[in-house]
Amino acid sequence: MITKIESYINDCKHFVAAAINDVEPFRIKYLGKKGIIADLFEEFKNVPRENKKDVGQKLNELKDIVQEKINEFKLKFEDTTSSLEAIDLSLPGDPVKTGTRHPISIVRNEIIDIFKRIGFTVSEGPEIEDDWHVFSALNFPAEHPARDMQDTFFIKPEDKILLRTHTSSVQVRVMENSKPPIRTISPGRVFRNEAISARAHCIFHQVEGLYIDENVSFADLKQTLLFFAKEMFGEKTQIRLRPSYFPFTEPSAEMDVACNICGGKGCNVCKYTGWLEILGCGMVDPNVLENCKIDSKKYTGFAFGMGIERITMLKYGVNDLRLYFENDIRFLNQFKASF
Ligand code: 2NM
Repeated sequence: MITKIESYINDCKHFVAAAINDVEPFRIKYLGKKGIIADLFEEFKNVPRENKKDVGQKLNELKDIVQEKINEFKLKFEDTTSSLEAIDLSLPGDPVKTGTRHPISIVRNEIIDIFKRIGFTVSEGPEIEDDWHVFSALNFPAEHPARDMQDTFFIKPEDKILLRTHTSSVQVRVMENSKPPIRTISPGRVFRNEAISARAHCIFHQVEGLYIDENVSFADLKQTLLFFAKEMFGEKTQIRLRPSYFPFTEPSAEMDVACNICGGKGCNVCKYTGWLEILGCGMVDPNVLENCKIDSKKYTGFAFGMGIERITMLKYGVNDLRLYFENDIRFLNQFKASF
C-alpha cells in the first residue's frame, strides 16, 4: 500500500494546473467523497496493526501535498480571475479627447489657402536673423528706431544677430536666391521688444506677400488685396487704401476693410470710423530690388504684410491678445478648424 500511496504522491507533485478550471477536478479526484484519499482510508482499516503507523504517515503526507497543490494554484489564478471579473466589458469606453487647432493656425492656413489659389508659393526662413536681411537690405536707414535695442531683441549685439521683427527678411532671401517672376507669401513668428498687454505682445505672427514681375502695378496690388479681403471676410467686403510710409515700399499704403460688426455705421470696435485696418502694403522700393540683385529698371513689384493675431481678432471678435498664448481649452475649443 505504501508503494501505491508514494506513486500518488509522485503524481501530485507533478500536477500543474493550466487554469483555475483545472483545480476543482483535481480536488475532487483526491479529496472528493469517492476520491482517492477516501478509498485509501477505507483500505487503511484493513492494514495490519504493526504497519498502521507508517501507512498512516504516508497517507497524511499525500493529503498535505494535495492540499498544498490546491492552495498553490488557487492563489496563482486568484489575482487574474478577480481582476477579470472586476472589468465590466459592457461599459462604454472613456471618450478620447482630440485636440483642436489653434485659432492662429486656422487663420494662417486660411490666408495661405487664399493666396495659393492665385498662384502664390509659401516661403519660410530663419527666426534668428542678421541686420542685413531684417533692416539693411530693406532700406532701413542707419539711424532708424526699429534698429534700437528698445524695439528689437538682439542675440549678439556686437554681430548684429537678432530675432526677426518681420518676415520681410524671408522675402529678401527669396529675392536674393531666385529670379522673377516671384509670387510668394511668408507666414511666420516675429519678435518685438514690447511690454505685453491686451493689445501688444512680444511674439506674434505675420504673413507677408511679395509679387515681382515685369509691369506689376499698384492696380495689381489693389485687386489682389481686394480679392483677399472678399475671400477672408465675405463677398460684400469693401476696402479702402490710405497713404502711409514704410522704408521698403514707395508708395506705401494701409488697407482697411469696412467694419463687419457695425456694417460701416460706426461702433466701438472700429472706433466710430466704420473701417478696420488690416494690413500695410506698397510698391517695393527700387533700392530693395537692387539690394537683392534684381534689376529695378526691368522689374517692379508689390508687397504687403499683415498680423495674423489682428485678422483673427477681427474675424472672431477676440478682444485680448494674451488669450492666444494661455492655451485655455475653454478659449481654444470655440474655434472649429476647416483648415
Ligand atoms: C508690410 C507693409 C509693406 C513688405 C515688403 C517686403 C519686401 F521684402 F518685399 F520688401 N515684404 N513685405 C511689406 C510692405 C510689409 O508690412 C506691414
